[in-house]
Amino acid sequence: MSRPATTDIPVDVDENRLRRSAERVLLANWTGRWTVPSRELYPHQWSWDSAFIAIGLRHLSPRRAQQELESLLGAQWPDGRLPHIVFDPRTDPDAYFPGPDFWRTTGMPARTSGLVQPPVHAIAVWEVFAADPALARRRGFLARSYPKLVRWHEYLRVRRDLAGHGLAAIRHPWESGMDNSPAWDAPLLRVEPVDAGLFQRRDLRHAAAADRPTNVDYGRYVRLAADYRDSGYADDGGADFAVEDPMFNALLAASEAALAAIAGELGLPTGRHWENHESIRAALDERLFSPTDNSYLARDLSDDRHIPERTISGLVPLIVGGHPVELLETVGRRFGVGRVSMVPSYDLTADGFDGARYWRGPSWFNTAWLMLRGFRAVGALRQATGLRHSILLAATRSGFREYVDPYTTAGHGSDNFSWTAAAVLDLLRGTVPAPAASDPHGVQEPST
Ligand code: 2M8
Repeated sequence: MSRPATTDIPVDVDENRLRRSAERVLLANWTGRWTVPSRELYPHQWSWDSAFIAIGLRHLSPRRAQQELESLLGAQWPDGRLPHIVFDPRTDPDAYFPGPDFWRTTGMPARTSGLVQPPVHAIAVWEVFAADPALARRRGFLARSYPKLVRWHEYLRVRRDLAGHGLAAIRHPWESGMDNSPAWDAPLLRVEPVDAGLFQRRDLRHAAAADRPTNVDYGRYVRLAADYRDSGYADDGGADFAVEDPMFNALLAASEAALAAIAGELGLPTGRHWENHESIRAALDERLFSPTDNSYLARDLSDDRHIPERTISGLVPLIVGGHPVELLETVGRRFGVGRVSMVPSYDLTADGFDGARYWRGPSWFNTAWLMLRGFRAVGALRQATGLRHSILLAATRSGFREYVDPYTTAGHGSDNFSWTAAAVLDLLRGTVPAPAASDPHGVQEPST
């Protein structure tokens, strides 16, 4: 690696100032019932954004954090799915593409998309409860959320277990949260793109074309979404795109543990959630860990083979304790942790690495926050402390941008981005473990 290591430059973070700025971002993006990811690029409610946002917002307003999650849970479909976008009826339907008309989901409790996003919600509900248990009890927050979360997880564990091996499959790159990841390139080649002349992208009005997915990629996203819609959002037929993703399933396993905590608090049996937690963890190891790559890899269900791309998704299973020695080795060798800003979304040494384009290399704040949790979960406290500083620094330097270039920390995408502010607030207000004298999982980093 010949580029300069930005994290070596000593820059102080003024934590009080940063906290006030993060609070301002969350206040400005609050719509009265939930928080938009960003005012211009994403003017509706996004599913996993809301979960991350609530975890930050609980430090500012536990009541709003509860409302944020309740709004999303209120849009649950009868089959249990939590939609990836809940459209704001007060917003111009053409402000985002594909907008409410595209999905044809009339008859649902709200106008929504028909896809899902990674299941961070039970974790968020539990952590929001913990911020003010008395308020949550008065409002019946857990009692109302729990049955919805159970049905959401059931939808994923049963209806989305397309291969029958105990993991949830995603049907569209948007469902991974890492839309333009290089891991989806090969499966997407099977999809005939819709001609770019037949739809009107809105994202390019607010973001640089060089940062966003190409028109051909968008054509494929539109084709997949339209086919799924035209099937009536059926999960039993064949699918052009069906992939088991490590981050999605690690979050489902971690969320089952959170459901156990919620059930315990409500005085309900917890056993089935622990069983689900364990069985998803076992399936993750069995189906997605690759010892030759020292990483978890996504599995393409069209040929039941691993997709040979190391992305940050393959590292997130650290949050459920997955293969710490191997993953920490990969984190240092392939992702430059401690030498670049936060954690890149894609292997720095891969040919296709691109530090600016959506999920093809840049460092994102929500996944960095997950990695920080992963480091703590496996006792890698030196990495956790370094990453905390790196996240705060990147937010300060970039002005709460959506994501940054790992080498330069240059900000890209939207500014005043909600989950960026939420992650910062959580780190500033959360308990930070002291660095250990010796890190049991410490790895020798290569000297390149
Ligand atoms: C991005 O995804 C949307 C589609 O859902 C888009 O590109 O238009 C992703 O970064 C996704 O993870 C995120 O939830 C969403 C809103 O922040 O934006």
